[in-house]
Amino acid sequence: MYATRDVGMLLFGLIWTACFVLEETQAWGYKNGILHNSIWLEQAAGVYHRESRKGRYQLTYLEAKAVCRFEGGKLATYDQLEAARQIGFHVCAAGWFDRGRVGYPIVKSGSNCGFGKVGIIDYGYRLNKSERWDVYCYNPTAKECGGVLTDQQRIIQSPRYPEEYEDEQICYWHIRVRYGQQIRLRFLEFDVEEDTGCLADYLEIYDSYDDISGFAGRFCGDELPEDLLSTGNVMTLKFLSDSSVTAGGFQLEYLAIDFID
Ligand SMILES: *[C@@H]1O[C@H](CO)[C@@H](O)[C@H](O)[C@H]1NC(C)=O
Ligand SMILES: [Ca+2]
Repeated sequence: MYATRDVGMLLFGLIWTACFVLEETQAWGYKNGILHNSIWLEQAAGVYHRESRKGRYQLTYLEAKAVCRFEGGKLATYDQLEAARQIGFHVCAAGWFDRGRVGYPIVKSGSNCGFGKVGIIDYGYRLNKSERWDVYCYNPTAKECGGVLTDQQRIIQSPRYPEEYEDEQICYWHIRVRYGQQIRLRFLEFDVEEDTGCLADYLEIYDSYDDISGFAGRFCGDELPEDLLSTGNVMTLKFLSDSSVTAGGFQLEYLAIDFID
């Protein structure tokens, strides 16, 4: 038989747990009931979505294959895409996958995504391989650079820094500090191949847990970008270099600060 006090403790424990879970999920961004964190999911399942550097739906089947190979991977199979979907991989964009099939993984359908269904929205094997879509690649050992950072303070450097970075590099850094804190980025060194529009090499910063929302800037050249302050406790950095011309690279520091109201 429970004494009243024990029931009270139990209730307290349950409420505490519920609050904790709620706080954590908010930190990780449940949007429309979907855990929306592409980076984690990509790392978990080895499956990721890419579009052409020119934008959405620009890749023929051959080009799609080349994009995956470029990053050391290959086209994802239906089963790999489905395995990723089962742990929450959700992308609302049709892409090529293995053997000329096109589709996309949906965890929860939205008004303009999924036609009210969940699962792999499958456009089938395409007869016309010149059609243009995005692509789903598979590479369980990708991501040599970047990572999930949870320290209160840390230096982030381009790969091989202070040597020049290499061609064909893609890195994601996902910074997550304590709930209720903000992240301040301060650039220490910056030298990335310069071109107008930063289409060749660039560092992109997102005030968000992924590289889909919260775009805060794209940087290249050798001018030191200004400090940046996140609105929440997560931030994403993406560094990409193309297949020619490198530069000195970059070094920056992030610092977690308690939210000032
Ligand atoms: C194949 O698709 C491309 C791109 O959508 C289109 O331009 C072309 O006419 C199509 N070819 C055939 C035979 O339908
Ligand atoms: Ca370059």
